[in-house]
Amino acid sequence: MTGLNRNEAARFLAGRDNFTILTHRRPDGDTVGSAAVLCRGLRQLGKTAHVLENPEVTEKYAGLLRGLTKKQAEDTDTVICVDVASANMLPDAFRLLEGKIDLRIDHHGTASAFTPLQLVDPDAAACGELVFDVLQELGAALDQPMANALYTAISTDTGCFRYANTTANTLRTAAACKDAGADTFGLNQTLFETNTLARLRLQGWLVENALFLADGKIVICALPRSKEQELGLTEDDLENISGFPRTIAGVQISAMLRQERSGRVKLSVRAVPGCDAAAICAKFGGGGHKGAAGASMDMTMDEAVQAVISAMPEI
Ligand SMILES: [Mn+2]
Repeated sequence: MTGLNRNEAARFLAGRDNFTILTHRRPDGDTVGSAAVLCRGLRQLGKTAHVLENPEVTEKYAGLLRGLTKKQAEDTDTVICVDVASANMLPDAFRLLEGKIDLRIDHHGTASAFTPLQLVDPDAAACGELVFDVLQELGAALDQPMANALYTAISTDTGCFRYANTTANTLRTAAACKDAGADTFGLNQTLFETNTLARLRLQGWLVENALFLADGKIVICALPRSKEQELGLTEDDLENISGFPRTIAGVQISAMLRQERSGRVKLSVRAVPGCDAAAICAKFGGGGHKGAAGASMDMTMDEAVQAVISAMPEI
């Protein structure tokens, strides 16, 4: 594996054509937005580029990819994945492309390399920032659809620029989006100022059923699949729900446990600066960032809760 800087990644893209861009499973605003911006930027430079259709993309982000997707990766010379921390973050349908990905553009520091080339900067708050830097190196200019996609990528990964990962570069990138005509107000309304009733009811249930430890500095929320079904929650309703318990006053570390269809328990940990979410998740084979990390646990919900309690640091 060779690590590239932004300039080297740009030169690599300039020398290639017929691109297929891959997003990750449970696609979020960063992976979809990054893919859309990269695809549009490459097309602007006269290249052929598509985003491979990811069946898990929800209604919330599907519009960003309109006119950009294709169903098959045939006739592809160059495969790029964006915001994909590891090969097992690829949707099942993409797994057969695993050995064929040429370049990974990503900002997950704990990830292990799985492509021959990678541009990875864990200091970037969102993968979208890296894509924007590379496109600037290539001389591509943001148009309005690109600006909306890029703003979606960077705003969603920073909780609308509130999380500790937000840097001056994130804000400069946001300013570039605004200069290029991004509908920041409309996007903020949709992404951050709108809740479904199902989501608000879930938040109420989580507060009532949360387990508080260390004088309220740690909170653990175990959400059974039956409760998700009872409340009629969609994936869009559940997006970033793991960040919610962290917003309770005094909480420094929050853990959210959800039951996956496979029976495994998905752990999501959020932590304030000074605490390390990735270190907790690493105990279960997971990873991520200091502020936000995840793991997949092969145990029952009760066992998982006990294991997470034991994995919490003294604070
Ligand atoms: Mn991301």
